Amino acid sequence: MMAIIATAGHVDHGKSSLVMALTGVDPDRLAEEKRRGLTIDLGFAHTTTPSGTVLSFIDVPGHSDFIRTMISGVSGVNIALLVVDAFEGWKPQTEEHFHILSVLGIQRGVIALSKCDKVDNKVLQEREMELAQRLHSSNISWSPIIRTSAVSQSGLDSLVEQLELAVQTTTKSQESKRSRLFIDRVFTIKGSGTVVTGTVEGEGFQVGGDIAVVRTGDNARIRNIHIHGEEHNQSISGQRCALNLSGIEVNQLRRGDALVINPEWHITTAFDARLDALPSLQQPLTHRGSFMLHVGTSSQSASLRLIGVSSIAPGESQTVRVRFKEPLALSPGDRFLLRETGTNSTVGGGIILDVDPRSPLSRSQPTGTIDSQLENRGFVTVEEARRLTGVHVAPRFGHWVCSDRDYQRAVDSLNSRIPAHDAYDLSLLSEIERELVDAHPDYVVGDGLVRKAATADPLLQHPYVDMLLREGVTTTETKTLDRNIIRLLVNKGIILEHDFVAFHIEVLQSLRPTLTELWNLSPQGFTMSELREALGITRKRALPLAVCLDKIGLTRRRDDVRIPGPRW
Ligand SMILES: Nc1nc2c(ncn2[C@@H]2O[C@H](COP(=O)(O)OP(=O)(O)O)[C@@H](O)[C@H]2O)c(=O)[nH]1
Ligand SMILES: [Mg+2]
Repeated sequence: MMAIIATAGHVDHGKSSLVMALTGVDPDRLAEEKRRGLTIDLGFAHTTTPSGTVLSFIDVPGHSDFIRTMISGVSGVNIALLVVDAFEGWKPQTEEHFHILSVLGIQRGVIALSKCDKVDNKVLQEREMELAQRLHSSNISWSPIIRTSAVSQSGLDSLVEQLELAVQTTTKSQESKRSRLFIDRVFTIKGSGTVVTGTVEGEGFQVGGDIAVVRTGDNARIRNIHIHGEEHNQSISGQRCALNLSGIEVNQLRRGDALVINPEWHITTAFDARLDALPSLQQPLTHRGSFMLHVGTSSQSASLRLIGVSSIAPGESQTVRVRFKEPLALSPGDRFLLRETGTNSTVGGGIILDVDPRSPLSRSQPTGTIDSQLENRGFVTVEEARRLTGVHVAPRFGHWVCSDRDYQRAVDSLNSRIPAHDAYDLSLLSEIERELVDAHPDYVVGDGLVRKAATADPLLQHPYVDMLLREGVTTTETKTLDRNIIRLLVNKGIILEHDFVAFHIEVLQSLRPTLTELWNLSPQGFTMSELREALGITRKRALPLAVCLDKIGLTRRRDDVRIPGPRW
C-alpha cells in the first residue's frame, strides 16, 4: 500500500521537522533553503512503516510567496498532513491551506499539533478546542488531533498510526485510464540527461514509450523510470516517479507542464466548471479581476465568466467558464484552483465539468454528465467522445456518439425531410445520416433510397393493400381506383404498377418458384405466352406483370423473352 501525503500549514509551524522525524530524510534539501531555513521548493521523503505501508511525503512551503508551489505539491494528492504550531495556533496561512485542500478534493486529513514541548497542558487543550471547531464543517474526513513534538519525538507513533489509517482508508477515485503526469521538478543528471518528477495518473508510463508535452507539443521518449530510487519498467497511477527522458532538453520543460500519451487527450484552452467560492471571501466573487488558474502543478493567468449569475457569494458554488492561453490536457472531474492576482489570495476552486464547452455562455448548463458534455456538438466518434469525457461512451449506432437532444434533433430533421409516403434519395443525406437511417428501425433502406418503415404507416391499413394481396396476379385495373392512394403505395414500394395494372410486392416475390420452373423449361428465357399459360392469366395482365418483375429485378427482358434479372 502506498499513498502520497502532502503537508500543509503556516510557515515555521514544524512541517519539515515532522517529516524529517518520521522519515529520517530532511525534505529541506536545497542549500539555499537550508541557509534560509525555509522550504521554498517541494521536498520529498518517504518511509516504510513496520506494517509495510509506504508513506510518501510531499513537503510544501508554508510561506505565502510560495503558495503556487504549495498548490502544485498538493494537487493530485489524496491525503493531507495539516500541521499547527501548538504555541502559535491557527494562522491565516493555515486557513488558506485548509481551504485549498478542501477545494482540491483532498479526501483524508491527518492533523498534528506540533511543538507541543513548548506549551503546557492548558494551552494544548485550548488549541485542541479551537482546531476541533475549525475542522467541524470541513468536507475532508479528519483524524483525531495528534499532539506531537519533533524535538521530544513524542506523538510520532500515533501520527504514523493515523497516517497509515488514512492511506488504508483512502478510496481510489474511479479515475480514467488515461495517462498524465504534471511535472513538479525538472533537472539534469550528469550522464543521463533530462529528468522530470511528478505523480502519475492513469495507466501510467512505460520505459521506451513516447510522451508528448502538452504546452509545446514536443515529443520525447522515456529512457528509464525511477520510483523511490529504484529502477522500474513502468509507473502506475498514484506513484511518484522520476522519468528520464531522451530527445528533449531540460530547457524545453518546466514545472506545470503535463506529459501525456498523445491521442488520448483533448487539449483545451477553456472549460466549464463548478466553482466553490471560499467562505472566507470578503466580498462576492465576480468576473472582474485578474485570476491565476492552478491545475495539477501548472499555473497561468485566466479569465473567469459566471454562468447565469453576476456574482457568487462567499461559500456558495456556481457554474463558471474559465479561459486561458496555454493549452492543457484536462479531464472532467479534474480539480482546479483560482487565485486573484491583485489580492494574491485564493478565491475558490472546484471541479471541471466540460473540457470543450460549445454552448454560448448564456445557454451553457454544464452538469458533468456525458450528455451535457456532448451537447451541441452533434455526432462525434467513440474515440472523440472518450477524449472529451475521459471514459468509454457506448455508441448510438455504428461508431457515433451524441447527446439525447442532438440525436432527437437529427431524427427530427430526417423526419421533416423524408416524406411520410415517399422514397427519398439516400445521396441527399450526410454520411452520418445515412448510417443513422440504416440503423434506425423507423427507416427502410434499399436501392439507394430510404423510406419510412411500413409498420408505422397508416397507409398500410388501406383496403387496397389487402385487396391487391388477395387478388394476386389477377388484379382489377387501377384506373377506377383512387389514383392518389395508388401513387403513394407505389412510391412506398408496397405495390408496383404498369399500364393501370398493379401487383403487391409480396405477390411478385411469391412467383419465384413459377419463374424457376419457366426457366427450367426454357433456359434461354420464357415468352409472354409461356408466362400467361403458367399462371393462367390474360395477355392484358401478363405484360404489366412481366414489366413489374423487371422493375424489382427478378427478370430482365432480352428481345422477346425474359431471362433472370439482377436480383434473381
Ligand atoms: N521546540 C520545537 N521546535 C520545533 C519543533 N519542530 C520544529 N521546530 C522548529 O521550528 C522551526 C520551523 O520548523 P520547520 O520544520 O522548518 O517548519 P516548516 O516551515 O513548517 O517546515 C525550526 O526552527 C525548528 O527547529 C518542535 O517539535 N519543537
Ligand atoms: Mg518546511
